[in-house]
Amino acid sequence: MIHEKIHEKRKIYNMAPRKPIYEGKAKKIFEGPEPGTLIQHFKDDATAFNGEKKSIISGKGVLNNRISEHLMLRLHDMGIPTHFIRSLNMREQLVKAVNIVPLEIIVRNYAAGSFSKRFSVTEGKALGHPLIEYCYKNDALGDPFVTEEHIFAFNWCSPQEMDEIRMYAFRINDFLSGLFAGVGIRLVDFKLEFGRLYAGEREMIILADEISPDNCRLWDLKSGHKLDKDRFRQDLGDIENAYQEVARRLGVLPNEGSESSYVIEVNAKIPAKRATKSKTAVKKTNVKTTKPKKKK
Ligand code: ADP
Ligand code: AIR
Ligand code: ASP
Repeated sequence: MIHEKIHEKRKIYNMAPRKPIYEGKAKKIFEGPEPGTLIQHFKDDATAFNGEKKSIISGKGVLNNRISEHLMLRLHDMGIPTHFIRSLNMREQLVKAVNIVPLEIIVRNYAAGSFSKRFSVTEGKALGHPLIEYCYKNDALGDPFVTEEHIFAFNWCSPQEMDEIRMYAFRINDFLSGLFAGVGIRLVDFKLEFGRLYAGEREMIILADEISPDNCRLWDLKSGHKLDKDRFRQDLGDIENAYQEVARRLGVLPNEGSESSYVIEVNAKIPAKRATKSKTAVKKTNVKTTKPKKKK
């Protein structure tokens, strides 16, 4: 239904079809309207345990798009460079194309999930201080936990980039813990992805992907009620309500039925100062950007 409407609008406005670049478990990525940009399309698909468990959570994509936009904007305001450029419609946002560092950066404030299992620690136990862990982003290998030794040995990231990523991850944790506490939510743990943005000769690390209940553990501060993807992983039910509750508390809950009034503006121009010069290379397995060749 929505796809038909989009198709119709495209015909009316004579818009070219967008080039799909990659389809992941939770998002589709399309080429953006300007060089160095991509469109992130948030799907309703939910997977867990490395894709073993699958389902559709109706409206999840819309909520994650809004929640991630909101959090990326707040992080930008406090000096964290992010890939977010602007919202396009209920499910899509325009982002800067980056060369993803193939690591999941996990920050934990309380024991939960795989940490509780690995070390036999009761869920909810406060950790003495925020703890950072890294996983190698590789579905075929089940995203294994790795140490900095692995990261440098495989050259996934330089020591300098790692210092920046760690510093950003802790700052993001401080900020988001406070932001969520302000709306009665405990930030138990979360996963981040970073990427390299090439601007001419300069290369910088920026925050990419998404921050949403799909990749954070969020518990109601008073009751401990889970408001995140664990409701799906652990068959707790009431998943849509949990995601909606997070959006509502953050003040970004979309109006009911507003998805039908999709606005398509992917062909609109991006303000010049926000456009980047990096090139997008199409790859089957991941979204990559090419590193500019060094001038001799
Ligand atoms: P997965 O690939 O793990 O199934 P998703 O369904 O969320 O995950 O797909 C989104 C993909 O896009 C991820 O692989 C993520 O690393 C990648 N990505 C996120 N932000 C950017 C960006 N700004 N530039 C390039 N790739 C990105
Ligand atoms: N995460 C890790 N890989 C994918 C995701 N979404 C997130 C989880 C959780 C944190 O990373 O959503 O918030 C730690 O996950 P785990 O399973 O290692 O305990
Ligand atoms: N996102 C991963 C998957 O889809 C892991 C998880 O969230 O449980 O399998």
